[in-house]
Amino acid sequence: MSDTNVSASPSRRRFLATASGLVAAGVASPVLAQDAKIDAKALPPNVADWSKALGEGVVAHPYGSPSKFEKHVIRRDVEWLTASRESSVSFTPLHELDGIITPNGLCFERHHSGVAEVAPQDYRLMIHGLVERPMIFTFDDLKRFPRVNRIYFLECAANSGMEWRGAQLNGCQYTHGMVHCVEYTGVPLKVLLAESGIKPSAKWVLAEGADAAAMTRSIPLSKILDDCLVAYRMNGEMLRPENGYPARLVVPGWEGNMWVKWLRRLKLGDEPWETREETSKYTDLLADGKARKHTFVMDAKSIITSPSPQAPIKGKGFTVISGLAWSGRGKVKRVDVSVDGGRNWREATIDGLVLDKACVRFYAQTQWNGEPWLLQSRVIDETGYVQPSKDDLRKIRGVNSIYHNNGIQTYAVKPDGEVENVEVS
Ligand SMILES: Nc1nc2c(c(=O)[nH]1)N[C@H]1C(S)=C(S)[C@@H](COP(=O)(O)O)O[C@H]1N2
Ligand SMILES: [Mo]
Repeated sequence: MSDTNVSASPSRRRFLATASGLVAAGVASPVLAQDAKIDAKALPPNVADWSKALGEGVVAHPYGSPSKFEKHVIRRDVEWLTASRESSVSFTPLHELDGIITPNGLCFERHHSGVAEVAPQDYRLMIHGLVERPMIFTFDDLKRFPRVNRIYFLECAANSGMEWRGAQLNGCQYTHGMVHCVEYTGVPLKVLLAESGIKPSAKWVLAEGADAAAMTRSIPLSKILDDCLVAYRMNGEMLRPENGYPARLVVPGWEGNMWVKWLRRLKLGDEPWETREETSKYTDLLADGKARKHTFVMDAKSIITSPSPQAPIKGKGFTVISGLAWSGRGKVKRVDVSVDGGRNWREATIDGLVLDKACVRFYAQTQWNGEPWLLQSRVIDETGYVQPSKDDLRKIRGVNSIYHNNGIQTYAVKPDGEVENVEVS
């Protein structure tokens, strides 16, 4: 992969052809939005209209929103995946984001019975079952407990679930957009359970949501005491209604389905409850007819977000390959990228925070000169686990599963820079 390495020192690199050269040649600079109509009067050496008049004053928008030029950066859904609006999913526009934090308004949502509207003054969290003292907490009670701030990814177990039998959806928003990474503020469950006390026979915790789905999952008590939170803030502000306002369960590294929203009840027991969401759903049917169950951990996974089908390459020359990687087993150790369908790999640079059970952002700086690429990324986590190819995964799991598809994604990059979701074997 020597042709993809940029060897010049940063100070001597020229990443793009100079803008003046391009203008002189009558070509739009690649740094300008190519889809929008360019207003020549606004370009240097002219002084643009926005420099000649006062702008909007403060508090024109008491709660701010993105620039009107960013209207395309939105959650999207897929019509044929949408049974009803209430039992549905929207996808994070991963191809439009950078860094590791997902902005609140762009976090994918998954609801089984729509968004419950819970007033904070009427919110209650009940802790009962095998406890010394059954308790009911108000929302104000929750906010008085010691709290922590933690950044975690949440991935729906069904993320990439449409790709088990082959390439189907085109765009990482749709194939991988059931993931977000957020800073949560909340109370460790071990703090709340110290209030109620735990009977020695307790081994499992049933978590139930206050929405009409009354979503329930059994979670091992050891996990609950290890790192689970009752969170009420995301990225500093209160949870959004669609993400469980006023309080949700945070189950770091484990299936999104277990992160019960609008959390109303935690019951301690001595065995799992075998609810719908852990028997007929969220189990993985294997080729021999048996099903894997209690597949809680989300295995390590990575995805190139740019270039990608919704973010094609716009000019030859210097190109940054960028993506996200995460592991439900701990920290990401390394990410590799390949431009030849996995024959040769090169280590990507991880930039920014590397945290337990959180996304990392990786980059690989390359040159692209119109040659066809088969672009891939693979992650290795701190346990030594290597993200498998889709074929390797299918050898073990068959193709009947919906959940836990963490196989390596391949993109074909065409000579015109367009990118397509494909498979290699
Ligand atoms: N009460 C309740 N909790 C829920 C759900 C739900 O429908 N009801 N959906 C679950 C599923 S399947 C996922 S993937 C995550 C999605 O969280 P998000 O909507 O904040 O992205 O919430 C989980 N918690
Ligand atoms: Mo999910």
